[in-house]
Amino acid sequence: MRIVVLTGAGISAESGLRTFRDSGGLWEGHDVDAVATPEGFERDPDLVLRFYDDRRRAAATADPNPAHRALARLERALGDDFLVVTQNVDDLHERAGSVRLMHMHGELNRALCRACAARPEWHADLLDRPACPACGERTLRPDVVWFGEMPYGLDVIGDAVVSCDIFVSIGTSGAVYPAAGYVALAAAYGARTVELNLEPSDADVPFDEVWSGLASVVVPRWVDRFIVRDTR
Ligand code: BV8
Repeated sequence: MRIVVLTGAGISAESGLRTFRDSGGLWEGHDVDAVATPEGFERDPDLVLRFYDDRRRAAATADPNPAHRALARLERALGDDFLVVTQNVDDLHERAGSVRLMHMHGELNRALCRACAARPEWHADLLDRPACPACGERTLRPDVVWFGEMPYGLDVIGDAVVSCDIFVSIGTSGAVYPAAGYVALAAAYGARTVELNLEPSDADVPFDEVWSGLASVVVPRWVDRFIVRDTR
C-alpha cells in the first residue's frame, strides 16, 4: 500500500506558523510579488532577506503538532511505501521524525549561493550578507522556490504520485502549481484521493474522501484508523 502525502501551510497553522491565504495570513502587508519572486528580490533584497529571516526565527520557536507526529508514525508503519511532499519551508516534519520527506518549495534552514550554487544548511540571518561557506562570496539568498522558479524534486515526486495507491492532501488550498495538480494526476493513475483540511479546498477534481477539521485532530484520527485497518 503506497501512500503519498502532500502538505501545505495548514498543517503548521496550529504550531503557530501563519498560512498564506487565511485572514491575517503571511502575505498580509507583503505583496507576493515583493517577497516571493526573483524580481522582488532584485528590486529590494533587504525586504526579502528580512522577510525570510523573520520566518526562520518564527519556525525555530514553533513546535511540531500532533498532525506532524501522526505522519511520522505512519512512516514508521509503512517504511519505503510512504512519502511526504511538503510545500512548507519550515522544518516541523523533520522535527516530528519524518525522514522520507521532499521540500518541493525549499527550506528556511538552507541558503542558496547565487555565485556558486552551494546549498548550505543555514540557521542564521541572511540580512547582514554573511559569506558563503563554499566560495566566500556574500551572495547567499534563502533556498526557497519563488513564483516562476522551478520547484525541487519534480521527477521523484511525479514518479511517486503516479505509482501511489492513496494520495492524501493535508492543509493546502490547492492554489499553487504544480503542487495543486498532483491530486488530479494521482486520480488519473487510479489512486484513491483523500483530503484532510479545515474546509474542503477547491481542487480541480473532487477527492474520494474528505475529512474536515483541524489537522491536529483529523490527521491523527485518519492515520490511526488507517494503521489499524490497513496494515493488518
Ligand atoms: C513553476 C515558497 C515553472 C516560498 C511558495 C505565471 C508565471 C510563472 C508561473 C506561473 C504563472 N501562473 C501560474 C504559475 C505557476 C505558479 C502558480 O501556481 N501561481 C499561482 C499563484 C497561480 N507556480 C510557480 O511559479 C511554481 N513554479 O511553475 O515553475 C515550472 C513548473 C513545472 C514545470 C515546468 C516549469 C513555484 C511556486 C512556488 C512558490 N513558492 N512557497 C515561501 O514559502 O515563502 S508557494 C507557497 O504558497 C507555499 O509553498 C504553498 O505552495 C502556497 C500556499 O499554499 P498553501 O500551503 O495551500 O497555504 P494556504 O494558506 O493557501 O492554504 C492553507 C490551507 O490550510 C487552507 O485550505 C486552509 O483551509 C487550511 N488550514 C488552515 N488552518 C488549518 C488548515 N487545515 C487544517 N488544520 C488547520 N489548523
